[in-house]
Amino acid sequence: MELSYDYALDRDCTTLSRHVLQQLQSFGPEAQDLSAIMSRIALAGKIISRRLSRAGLVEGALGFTGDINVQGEAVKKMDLFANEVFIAVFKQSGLVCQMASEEMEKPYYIPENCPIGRYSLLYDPIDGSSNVDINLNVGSIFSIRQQAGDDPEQIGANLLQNGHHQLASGYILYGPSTMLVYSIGTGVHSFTLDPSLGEFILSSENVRIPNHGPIYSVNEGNFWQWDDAIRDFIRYVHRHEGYTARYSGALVGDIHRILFQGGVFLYPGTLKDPQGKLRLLYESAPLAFLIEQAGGAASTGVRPLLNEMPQYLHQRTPLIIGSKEDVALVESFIEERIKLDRDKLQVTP
Ligand code: AHM
Ligand code: MG
Repeated sequence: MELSYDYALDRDCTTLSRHVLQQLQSFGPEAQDLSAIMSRIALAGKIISRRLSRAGLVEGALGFTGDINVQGEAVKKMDLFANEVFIAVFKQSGLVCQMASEEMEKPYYIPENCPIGRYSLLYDPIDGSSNVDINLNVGSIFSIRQQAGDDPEQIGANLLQNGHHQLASGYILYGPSTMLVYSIGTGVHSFTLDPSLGEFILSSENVRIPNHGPIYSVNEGNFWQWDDAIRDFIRYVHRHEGYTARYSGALVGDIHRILFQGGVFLYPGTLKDPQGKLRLLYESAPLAFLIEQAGGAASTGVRPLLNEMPQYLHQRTPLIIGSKEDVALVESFIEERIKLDRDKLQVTP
């Protein structure tokens, strides 16, 4: 006899670790490792989510530490806490040999894990942390790469590879509910934290980003600091029907909206910061991998983002990411300006 609650039970049992094994169609060592890494990331997400949900009630959760990080930005208490949560869940895990994050100048090397831990984890523990103090959404971003050797001299240097070397990536969105969205190279899947079970449960499988969408997401306060090409694009969306602006100040939330509804997110270079604000290895590349897996595109404006070779760990890069047609539209404005500039140079005697 078929029971009517079979479907609900099956869904409740589709946890993240089980899903990874299903996706890889294997119980081999690599599949087991990746499944275990994802379940540790989920644990980090649950601990961070728990603290965020009570941040206004507990001591030492809100505000700044008074320190300045390697990027020259003021460190928030929550940034530091979340960074340590990731380290705590991966220490003595035997899974990850080194961890690199926005909050640490150098990668965190875990020698005791290295003989067996064949992976590196790159992450932004709390992205969009200016939203923490006002109780708006923030996120964590992660990327898993194969560890290349365990020579301590090479630690850090071996992370400098393009985004195609990622084995998996994703983000955790701390919003009205906590969601974890990941890709392991087999499409994009989203999970919602069920607080009553304390587990991330599958909520959408094989998410596909629309080819075109209405959203454009950019900090227009930087308008006069952009190149002409980006200003051309913004003027275009202002003058055409069917576009609407959404910008939360936290990349993960903005990307999540675009993943489900379509559109484009931009953080281009500015006069002050020609490479923009977002970091290649643990912000832009993981999201580019994920969005491409969902059928979208990611670009620096002139090249596919995933082809970009980092020269150093905390390198920044301009980012244009989202629906294929919308990313191509922005790129076409950039190409047009490059052509105009080239023509001008040729005319000038
Ligand atoms: P953070 O990692 O220091 O929080 O900075 C990254 C965040 C992104 O989440 C967001 O898209 C961007 O900074 C917002 O920057 P701005 O305030 O310049 O628009
Ligand atoms: Mg960040």
